[in-house]
Amino acid sequence: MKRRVDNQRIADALAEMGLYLDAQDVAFKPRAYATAAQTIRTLDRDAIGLVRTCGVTCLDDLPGIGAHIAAKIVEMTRTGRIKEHAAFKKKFPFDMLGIASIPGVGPKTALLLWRRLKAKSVKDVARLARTGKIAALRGFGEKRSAHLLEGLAAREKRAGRALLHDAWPFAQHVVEALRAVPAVAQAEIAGSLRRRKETVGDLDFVAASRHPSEAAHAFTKLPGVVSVVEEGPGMARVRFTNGLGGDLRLVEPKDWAAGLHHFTGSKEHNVQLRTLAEKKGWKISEYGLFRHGRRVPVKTERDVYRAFGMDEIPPELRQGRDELEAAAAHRLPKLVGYDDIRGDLQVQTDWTDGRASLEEMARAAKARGLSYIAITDHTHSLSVTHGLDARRLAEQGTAIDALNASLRGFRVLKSTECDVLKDGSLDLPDDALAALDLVCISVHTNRSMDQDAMTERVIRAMRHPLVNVLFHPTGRIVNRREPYKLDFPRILRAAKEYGVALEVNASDRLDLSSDHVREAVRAGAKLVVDSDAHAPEDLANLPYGIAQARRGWAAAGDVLNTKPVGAFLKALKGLKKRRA
Ligand code: DGT
Ligand code: CA
Ligand code: CA
Ligand code: ZN
Repeated sequence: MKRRVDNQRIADALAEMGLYLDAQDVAFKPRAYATAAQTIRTLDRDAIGLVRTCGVTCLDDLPGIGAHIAAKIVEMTRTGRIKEHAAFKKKFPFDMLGIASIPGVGPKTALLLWRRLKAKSVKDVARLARTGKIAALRGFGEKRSAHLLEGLAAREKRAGRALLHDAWPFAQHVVEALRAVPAVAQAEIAGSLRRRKETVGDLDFVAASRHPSEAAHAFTKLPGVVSVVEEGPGMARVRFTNGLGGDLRLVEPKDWAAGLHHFTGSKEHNVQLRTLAEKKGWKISEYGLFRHGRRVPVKTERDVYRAFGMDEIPPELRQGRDELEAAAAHRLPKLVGYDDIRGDLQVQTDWTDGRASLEEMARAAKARGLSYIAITDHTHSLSVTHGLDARRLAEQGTAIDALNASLRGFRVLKSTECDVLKDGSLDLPDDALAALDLVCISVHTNRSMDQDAMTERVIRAMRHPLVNVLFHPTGRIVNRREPYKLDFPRILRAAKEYGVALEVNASDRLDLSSDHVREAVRAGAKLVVDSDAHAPEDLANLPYGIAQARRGWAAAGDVLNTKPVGAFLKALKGLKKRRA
């Protein structure tokens, strides 16, 4: 049976086109296809409908879609396929999209596995890895094959969960549309998305309404909905254009706070609160809070917690751990706020693998309300990114001086994402590092070292007297790459001893994870939250990093780049001095 053309199928075809082109070393185009695929995947309207109303013009207007790819999309909505894509499929008859999405496998490796071992599907790859056939391939080996199997297992575990970065903007459109429905008095995102979990299983919404059937029905007609799974008077369940499920729960306006609280979860948090209530002879559910059978009026979630003698627990902390205890003892931290970050410390430019100039990145950051950024282009051992050597880094420094002279109320800091080499030494000479405002380091190569060797390597780099920040400390990428093996408590001790701040990377790495943030905060290590932007629009990722810092109980004082630039630099230097 042929699946109907929908956004997901178009996005898959575009993404696979990009991978085929990439495998054949075509320049630029792969990235354009990948970007377009992502745009269509997270689009809040049906692409077919869009083509019907205004054809190529509307598609062309979407971010990341040019005229060439717009024409391909129109072709697919009209004929059910993209000719060029079909030709690739004929020439390379294997599941490029699936195989290249296995962590540790890119399009070139997928092509190689098909050519050498006739691997056509993800299943084939798994079988070949398990039977040692991949390890025996030249240039592969045991380690890489084992890594691939780990990646496959991780992928299975996470199947169907969407990344926060994709789910959040989509759900914003939905909730705005929902608020505009006349029968809806109030609406909010709920579930794991409201708690800003790094991945979500579906999109949950709560709405207050006096006309629940009408409201539920209107939900099923919103622009991003492709099909209706279930519709009842108090609820509706749909599937969206981005492939995710959507749940709407309706409550009466007087039950708004209790309903919002209930459907925000987590389930574990709710169970703990309900147990507390039962011990007192109270009851709490989506229908309200009852003391010995009598309704306690609660207008806001704050009132819900206050009834228990607790401070309000922000959704990010509702994880079913020790947050209720802390709230009762008035010991919750004042979490770092979404507007608290003043500077972004990981920004790449077109000097390496970024897509915009120094000035474009600076102006984009300023437009977003930041007052400083650090330019952290890669260093030369990462040759795929055209990393900078000492000479080019010095040239960039001169360019930054000139730029700073022309900017008002904004400062561009000279920095680097200096590669940590296999032995823990740094990829740039000391005099090059000494000329920078701050030095940031990260591991990108030789990721499969054993735990002791990796920990030693990272700590050796942290011990370098000029190093200020360790970027994406564990190397993981959400849904794609497992962290490398690291003795994290030792890294924390080193961070404190050598005065090195740890990054909470806001891209799809989300590294540190919220659990690691919590450990870091407990240990008294300092953090920075960065977007890891490679283009102006990536700066929009910062809130996802802040969310993970919040989930790890971080206060503004734990995050150094909440300070204005002068105080920030002083605090960084202060970490080092404490040691001397
Ligand atoms: P997810 O969808 O796996 O990312 O995680 P959640 O937390 O969004 O879970 P979901 O969508 O099953 O449920 C949404 C919220 O509904 C959940 O956070 C708490 C609330 N809830 C209340 N009672 C229950 C219950 O008995 N079971 C579940 N699963 N959720 C409940
Ligand atoms: Ca959910
Ligand atoms: Ca749900
Ligand atoms: Zn990096």
